[in-house]
Amino acid sequence: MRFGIGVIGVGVMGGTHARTIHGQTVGAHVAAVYDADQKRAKAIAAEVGAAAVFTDPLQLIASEAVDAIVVASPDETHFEYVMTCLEGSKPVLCEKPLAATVEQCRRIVDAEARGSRPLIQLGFMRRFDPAYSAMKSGFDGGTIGSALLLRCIHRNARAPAFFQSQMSITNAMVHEFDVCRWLLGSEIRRISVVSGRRAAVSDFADPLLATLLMTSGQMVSIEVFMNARYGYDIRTELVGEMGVLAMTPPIQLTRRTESGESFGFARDWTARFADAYRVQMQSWINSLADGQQVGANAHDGLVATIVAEAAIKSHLEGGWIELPETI
Ligand code: ISE
Repeated sequence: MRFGIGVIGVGVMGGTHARTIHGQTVGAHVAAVYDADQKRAKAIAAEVGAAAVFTDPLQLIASEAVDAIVVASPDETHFEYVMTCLEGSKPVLCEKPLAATVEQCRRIVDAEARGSRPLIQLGFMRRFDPAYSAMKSGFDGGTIGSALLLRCIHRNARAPAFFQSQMSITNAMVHEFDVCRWLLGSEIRRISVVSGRRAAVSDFADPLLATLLMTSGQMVSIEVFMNARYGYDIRTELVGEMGVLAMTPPIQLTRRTESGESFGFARDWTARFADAYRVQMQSWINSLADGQQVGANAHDGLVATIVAEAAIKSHLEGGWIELPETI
């Protein structure tokens, strides 16, 4: 069966997802798209061969041609669209965040639990990235013994124009909140976030530094720097009792010139995580067929939003914020 996918929101992420479904996966096609910008919706629909362009996202969800939905619209719209998918019993791959507030995330988790099966996958694509997957299997396989410390660097060349201070946490750092729980198989116990001198090009606190303590005792450090200028640079180092697993930028081509040897950085996350998006999409499509939920689920989305709220509180008020033992 070839699943008909409806894509809501075809900006940077939704456009990437639509192209990935169309050109890099099997078992599905883009059946319909919606975007507040109808011109953009029509252009993507033509590019990926989608038969329908909707002017109302709720009608897209209800459409018989649509078996499952990708939600990639602005953060504050996720709640309504995901709830509508649940009401119609349609599987949904939702970009992070699951919803804009903890309360909305809880309502989604509860609504999903009332149904007969899980329907939500959250777009924490790093879980599908080959380098992160290799780090996880290396660690789970015992290569470095018990974990002591996880160090994360998350740099963007330029923050999007709409970025504000809290988005460094809600939009960027949330990836690391999910990565540390998934990699270490442990929950976050407490978090502290600080900022110091602001980068000259930033009009919000940038960079940010977070320190986390996991329930299993490991420390995690996270730097998020949204205006690092030189490129998109994601690094993660897992320090264990018997060694280190380090993820450095993937080098495809090095240049050798009079000034030495160098390599380029990805311009943004769509380039760096292209493989992750492809594997994530194929895994989700496969899960539509076999009903086996993969990747981050609604509960992971709720946890990420709770941790983000605690991180913002710590940044504003200072000091450690304790996370609830059960969420
Ligand atoms: C963006 O929204 C993403 O989700 C990227 O993965 C992340 O690296 C970037 O910092 C965010 O702005």
